[in-house]
Amino acid sequence: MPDNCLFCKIVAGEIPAEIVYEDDLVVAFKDIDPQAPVHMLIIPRKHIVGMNDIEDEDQQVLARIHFVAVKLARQFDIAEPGYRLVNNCNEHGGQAVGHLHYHLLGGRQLSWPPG
Ligand code: IU
Repeated sequence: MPDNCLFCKIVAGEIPAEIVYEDDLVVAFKDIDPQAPVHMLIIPRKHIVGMNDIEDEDQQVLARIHFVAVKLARQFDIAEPGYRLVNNCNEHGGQAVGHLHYHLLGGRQLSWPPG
C-alpha cells in the first residue's frame, strides 16, 4: 500500500473511521464530512487510484461494491424513497482522494444536475 494513502490506512485500521461494513474485498465507512443524512463511502481493500485504473481482475470487487451499496441502502432505510451511488473521477469529476471510492448518499431529496 502507498505510504500516503489515507483510505489504505483506514482499511488497515491505522486511522479511525466509523466502519459500517467490511468483507474480504471491500470496506464501507461513514463520510467524515457528510453531504446528506446518510453518506458513506464504499472502497476496495485493494489500492486502486480511480475509475481509470480499474483492471479486468477488479470486476469482482466492482460487483461487490454495488451489492454492498444496496445492502447498506436497505440497512440505513434509504432504499425507498431512493439514494445515489457516485464515483468522482479525476479533477473534473471532483476526486480529492486517490483511492477508488463510491459515495452512497441518501436521506434527502438529491438535486440534478450535480454542480
Ligand atoms: P472525493 O470523491 O474524492 O471528492 O471524496 C472524498 C471523500 O472522502 C469526501 O467526501 C471526504 O469527506 C471523505 N473523507 C473521509 O470520509 N475521511 C477522510 O479521512 C478523508 C476524506 I481525507
